[in-house]
Amino acid sequence: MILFSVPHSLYCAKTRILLRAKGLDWHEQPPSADRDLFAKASPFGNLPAILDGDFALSDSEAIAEYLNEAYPTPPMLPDAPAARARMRERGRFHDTRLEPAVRALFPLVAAPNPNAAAQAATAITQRLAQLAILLSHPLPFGLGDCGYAPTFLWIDLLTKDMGLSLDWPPAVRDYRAGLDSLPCVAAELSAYHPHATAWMAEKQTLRSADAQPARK
Ligand SMILES: N[C@@H](CCC(=O)N[C@@H](CS)C(=O)NCC(=O)O)C(=O)O
Repeated sequence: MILFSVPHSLYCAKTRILLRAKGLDWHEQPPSADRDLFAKASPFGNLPAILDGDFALSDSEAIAEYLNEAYPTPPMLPDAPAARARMRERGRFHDTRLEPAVRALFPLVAAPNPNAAAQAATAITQRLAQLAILLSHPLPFGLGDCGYAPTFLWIDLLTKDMGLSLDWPPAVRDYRAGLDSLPCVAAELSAYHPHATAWMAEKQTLRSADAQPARK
């Protein structure tokens, strides 16, 4: 299986956590390695995308559902319809609520803006409080959990860089500790962390370059 990815992408990290949890083998390549093949796998340019034999698919959530059906062991959705729906609700909350709130901080690494950063911190704190409510529905580790650990890592890196403080509800702290103790998550985080910090360092360099007075 080919996973089209770029090193710093958190949605690619999300997909690798699932690949690791499933015990699948994959080969990774950037879109630039074969533009035509990537265009076939991801016609609208989204990462991650996969090529499994001759089946091409993009979007981390579509990929997760596909992998769970094509490679059913271990199952990453519970059996009961209500619990399956809850798991999907948890995953959608990550992709459509928490991660977009965190994403608002990415451009601010290269171009600091304390007001925008404070607003984003308020939005993230709100999302973490909402996540604590969702977590009151206990579920085994599954599809809906795979995005959270990389996003939590980014929250740490970004808030530290910008001197922001967030309110982490105890239920979210416990959830995070539980995720980080899973082998599939721990392995991914140790592989991914250097890429995330390299991305931060690169953007910080741009910031210092911008801050230099223009040369005559
Ligand atoms: N909902 C998408 C979001 C993925 C996403 O935002 N990917 C970024 C890289 S982390 C990307 O592909 N950006 C370029 C683009 O969308 O053209 C998914 O789950 O796959």
